[in-house]
Amino acid sequence: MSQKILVDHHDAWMEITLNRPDRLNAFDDEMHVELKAALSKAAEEKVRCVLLTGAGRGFCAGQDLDGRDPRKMGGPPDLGHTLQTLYNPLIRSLKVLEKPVVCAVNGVAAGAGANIAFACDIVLASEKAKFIQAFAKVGLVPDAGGTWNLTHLLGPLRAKAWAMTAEPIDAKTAQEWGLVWKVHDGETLMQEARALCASLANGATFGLKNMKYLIDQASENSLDTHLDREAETQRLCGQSDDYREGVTAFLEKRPPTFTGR
Ligand code: T3D
Repeated sequence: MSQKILVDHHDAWMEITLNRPDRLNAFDDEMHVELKAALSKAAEEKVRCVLLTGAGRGFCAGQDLDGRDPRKMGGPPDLGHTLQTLYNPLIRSLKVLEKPVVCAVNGVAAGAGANIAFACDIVLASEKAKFIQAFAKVGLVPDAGGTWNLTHLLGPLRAKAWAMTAEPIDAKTAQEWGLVWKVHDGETLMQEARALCASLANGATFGLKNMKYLIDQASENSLDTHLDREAETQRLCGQSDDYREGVTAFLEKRPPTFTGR
């Protein structure tokens, strides 16, 4: 049986590759099931960073439209069910993973494929990558968190114009818009992404997971509420082994060895 998701274990971090290159890694149900299993493994404590990327020339072309051929279906599909059972749990699982998720967008990211990338914590892109909110071309709305994420990341005017026109944007534009952290040469993208993951996996994981949580919650809270959340979280960080090690290492003028606890 072909594996639609590849998993590689590195020291303290995990690389997950969407693996349907002949379909530009478009999602079918089996790929969802395999990715869910991979992300359960990624939740284990020994994994301290996750890298998500795609095989071949694309990152992900969203939903596999071969499985949505109206000429072969008895009636309209229930896409709400697909979202509730497959895409929404995927986006939620990326958000609740208590470690950084890095996405290396190696090529085109379209439809849900683009919005899965934007649900990750750090997005790197190849200079060959392009991003497309392809939904308007097939009469749908941006999903996989798209209408929420784009509004928060871009503001409503740009989010609407991009979604309604379905115009492709290149990696540099995505970076200028704040959707991508860094753009790398296509040849060096994976090397850079792996180096970043190795570095994050050796980082203060307890602090990083709390950073992820606080920043993701920020837009939901008032400043007043959020100041309290920061104080509560910093209290916990101050009690962590990583804080003790970080400060001790600084004072002893040596590199820290974080355990993630
Ligand atoms: O349905 C639900 O469950 C609801 C959820 C929806 C979420 C969504 O993601 S809806 C949006 C679905 N995605 C799209 O509409 C994108 C469709 N693809 C494209 O527009 C283009 O393929 C790209 C712009 C992404 C890339 O264009 P290009 O010219 O670089 O490549 P290509 O030649 O179009 O594609 C290469 C092959 O991949 C080709 O197959 P072939 O001709 O070589 O046998 C193409 O058919 C296949 N492919 C690309 N995208 C999909 C796909 N096959 C099935 N589904 C796809 N989404």
